[in-house]
Amino acid sequence: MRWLYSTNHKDIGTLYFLLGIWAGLIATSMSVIIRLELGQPGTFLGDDQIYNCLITAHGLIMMFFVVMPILLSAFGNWLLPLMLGAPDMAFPRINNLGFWLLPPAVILLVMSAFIEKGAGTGWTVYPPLASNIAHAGPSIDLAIFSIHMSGLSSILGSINFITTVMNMRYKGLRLERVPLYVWSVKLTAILLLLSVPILAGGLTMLLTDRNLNTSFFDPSGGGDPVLFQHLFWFFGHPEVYILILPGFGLISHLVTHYTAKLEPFGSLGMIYAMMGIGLIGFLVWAHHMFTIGMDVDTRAYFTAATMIIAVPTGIKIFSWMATIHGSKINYSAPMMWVIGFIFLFTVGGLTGLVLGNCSLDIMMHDTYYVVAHFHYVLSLGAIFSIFGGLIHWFPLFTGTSIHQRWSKIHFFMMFIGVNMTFFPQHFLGLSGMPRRYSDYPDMYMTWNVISSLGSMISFLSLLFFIFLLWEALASQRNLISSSHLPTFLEWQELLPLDTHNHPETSMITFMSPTF
Ligand code: HAS
Ligand code: CU
Repeated sequence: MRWLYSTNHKDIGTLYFLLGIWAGLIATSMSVIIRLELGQPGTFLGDDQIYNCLITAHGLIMMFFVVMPILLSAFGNWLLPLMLGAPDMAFPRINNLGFWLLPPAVILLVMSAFIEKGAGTGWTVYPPLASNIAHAGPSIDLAIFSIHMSGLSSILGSINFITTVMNMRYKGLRLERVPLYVWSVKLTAILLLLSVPILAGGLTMLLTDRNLNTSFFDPSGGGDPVLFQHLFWFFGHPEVYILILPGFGLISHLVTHYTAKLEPFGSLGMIYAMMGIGLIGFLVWAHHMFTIGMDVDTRAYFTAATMIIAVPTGIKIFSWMATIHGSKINYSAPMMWVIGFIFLFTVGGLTGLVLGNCSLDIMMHDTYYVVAHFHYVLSLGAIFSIFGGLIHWFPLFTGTSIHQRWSKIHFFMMFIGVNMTFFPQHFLGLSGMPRRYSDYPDMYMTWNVISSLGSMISFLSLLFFIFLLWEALASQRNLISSSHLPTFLEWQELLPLDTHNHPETSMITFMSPTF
């Protein structure tokens, strides 16, 4: 009952962690099956619809039930009230509801795979493939309900985060002094609030097309399938920044902590950079649809708008590098994830810019180059920031710590695994291998085999990480620092008086894992 009825932000944060890690295991298992299928030419599963269902569920679960719950909701619930000096979130009961909408949502999604022939559309659920002729039966409907519920959960969570940041800061904490993770969560919440309803609208229209005989997306009734793509990507592009902005926030804290700086370089600039990314993120959606046959001016506009995002993102990257500059780096495990993040996210960002050029994207759309791009920013970006943050704040969350040296071994295994998996996919894409197919001609074999081997290494590293979690909890390493976690008030008493008036300095102290 404690967990079911909990209105405590830390408990709810922990619940989000558990759900996210559990969903992560499911979605990772799916990815292993995908890579097994692609580990040799010819068939492994023996059924292409099963393959299509796996890639769909893998994508949807990773986005909505792994990265968002962990990076935004779990870390957000745990850290936001602490960083703001608030007793809890603004609406604790909404917080509880927001979490408990997710388990039924993920169950609906898994059910959709087991009923009839499953949802084999890819996470983008484009009609006409997702309409009721190509996908008869209830699978797609269940998947849509699942996304509706997780969207509702996101909206409730966003209202809560925004209200908490606006109204529950401790006295005198001005917005420009608010720590960067808090800013990232606030901006992410605004992005969610503005984009999820568009997705919900598009999906509802798809639902009525499928079940109530409307024809929003059916040309034979005067509709247009491209309308769905616009609605989807008007949500979909902001969504990718929803996935990464909280990661940016965590990285800013870690980079400052492990370089022993008092504050991140260009903190205010980073706030404006995140605002810029959020704003421009709403103006570039059609770079996912360059191949629909749009006119040349529209292509030029969306290419230009997409390029501009490199500027605020560059501000983030260079500010982190400036924070590191001139410091004595503490090469702890979280810092390794941070350095990995900065480098590999940049690689993914640059291939994103390549794709943003319409003339190139016409060639590379729906090839493995796109798959390589988004795994560099997600698997090697968002997921790296999760690991860094989790290891860093593990003492706060649990009172014990993850084994430092083994944690570094885990980092190197994962680093090798994911790079081996995704770097060759650039080559596959450039030589024309399309995404979302379960088979390929022999000429693509070499890089596919290497990619599949890489995914086995990542999988082993995940098993190792589960062992590390068990080992940490079982050993109950009694850190001097984590044996007693001061409350916020106790912590204020501990600080010399003048830092009270210096929220910035005190916030940095407060960010340390022992708090
Ligand atoms: Fe992306 C597709 C473009 C960032 C995620 N992206 C996807 C998909 C996902 C995804 C999931 O324009 C696939 C969706 C699907 O299923 O179809 N993406 C960009 C651009 C950026 C970008 C321009 N993406 C992200 C992030 C994601 C993410 C972040 C999640 C975490 N993406 C695209 C495009 C497609 C796409 C096309 C569609 C492709 C297709 O055909 O389907 C930017 O935000 C990246 C900015 C970051 C950097 C690196 C750091 C900046 C520095 C400053 C200096 C750099 C300069 C540039 C001056 C740029 C260091 C120099 C330029 C050179 C090329 C060398
Ligand atoms: Cu995009």
